[in-house]
Amino acid sequence: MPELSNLWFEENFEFELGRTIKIKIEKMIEQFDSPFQRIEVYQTRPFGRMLVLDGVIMCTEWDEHAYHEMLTHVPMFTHPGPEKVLVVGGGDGGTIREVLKHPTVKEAFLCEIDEHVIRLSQKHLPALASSLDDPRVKIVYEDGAKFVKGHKNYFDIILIDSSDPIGPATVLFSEEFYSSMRDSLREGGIAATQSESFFYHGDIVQKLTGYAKKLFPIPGYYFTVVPTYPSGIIGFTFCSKKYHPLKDVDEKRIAALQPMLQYYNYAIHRGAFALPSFIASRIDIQY
Ligand code: SPD
Repeated sequence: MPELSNLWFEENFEFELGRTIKIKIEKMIEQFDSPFQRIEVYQTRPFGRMLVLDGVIMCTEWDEHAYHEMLTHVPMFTHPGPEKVLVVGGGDGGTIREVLKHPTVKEAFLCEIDEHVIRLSQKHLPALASSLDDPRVKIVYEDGAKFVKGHKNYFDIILIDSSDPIGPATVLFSEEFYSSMRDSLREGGIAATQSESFFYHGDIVQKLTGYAKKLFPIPGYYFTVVPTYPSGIIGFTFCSKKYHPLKDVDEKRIAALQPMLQYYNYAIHRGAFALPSFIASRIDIQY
């Protein structure tokens, strides 16, 4: 349960490991216990509105772009023409907002297990959730693992915008799920998955990139800087059937969308795959 005394929010994720983040808040806007989790929206002093699931920060209005843009645009600009996209999790709408910036997109599925995350985001986080009304968006309230299993050879891009590997998202961190993603991607398809911080969770990074190496011809791992996440960074496992993140990225398409982007650019795309030696040696992927 987050600590509200003196109007500070203290994240409970990793508290027992002796590390946490504390953010000054002005008020709690809404708290709701869904069948899956406790959902909270706060007005913070420094970072605008903040969405919290089971005591863990999902996003703040101030730095969410650094996460959502990188999860989305690295695979989307590597693929030559993504038309069918699936976002698993991501009920706040930030990832779908980024997906819809690509004019090639015809269908964008949002598969979120908890309808109340979407409801509260639409109510309190319009900067993230307003794109959910776009006619290309199809919202499904279902378990992501089941949905992916039921859509073989269908998507060009799959984006796993999950919470941490505890609670409802645990299944999304399994080898079986990575195998289902491979089967759900069309020829040339690419998946990118929320894969934690290499500073705090090298074991998870090693495990997930291990699945990518085993199951996909072109695996990878890249990261972004998000100050309100534990250790200030978060990474993504890159799983590609055909296209290479550094050789096939389309600089011209990026230039056309650049005015709509705050964090992502061509140089960041390339640089995001450059990893510190301590984690590069553990995951052992050459580009
Ligand atoms: N440790 C927090 C990781 C949260 C990643 N997902 C955030 C969801 C934002 N759309």
